[in-house]
Amino acid sequence: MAKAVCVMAGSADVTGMLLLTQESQKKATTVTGEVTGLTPGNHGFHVHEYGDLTNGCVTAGAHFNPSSKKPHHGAPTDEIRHAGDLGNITADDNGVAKIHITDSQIPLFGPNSVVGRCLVVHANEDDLGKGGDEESLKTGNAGPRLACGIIGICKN
Ligand SMILES: [Cu+2]
Ligand SMILES: [Zn+2]
Repeated sequence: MAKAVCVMAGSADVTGMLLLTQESQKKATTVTGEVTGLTPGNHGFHVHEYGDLTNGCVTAGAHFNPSSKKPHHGAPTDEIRHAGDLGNITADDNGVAKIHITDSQIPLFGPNSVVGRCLVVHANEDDLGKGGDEESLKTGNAGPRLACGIIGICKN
């Protein structure tokens, strides 16, 4: 069992606390927790490639995309997607998004581990690569980065 945490913060009043668990190398990773301070509705939610917050969430780089096939942006359920594409989280009328995601492309073990990388929540809805423009296939047009945090391994 591997366990990691991600404490998200940013320039706005958006904060988050996520727990990532993976039972064994062959199992999917589960992300649970909540993000608060959002506008109600959908917000893009991704693993970005770097755990570098030197200039805030901007220096976290692009969507985590370790595949040599260089796939474009997509939905978590798509075969062609970045590994970091976790889709949208949905905030309620109080701005709280409760998160429960299970995904097989964000392991906590091995060469494609997301430990040390960042979770990022965006201002806008992720169009999941279906927006019909070039940016949609890169970022899902999810807009500015509201908050981010480095995924750090925990004591089991
Ligand atoms: Cu993102
Ligand atoms: Zn992507």
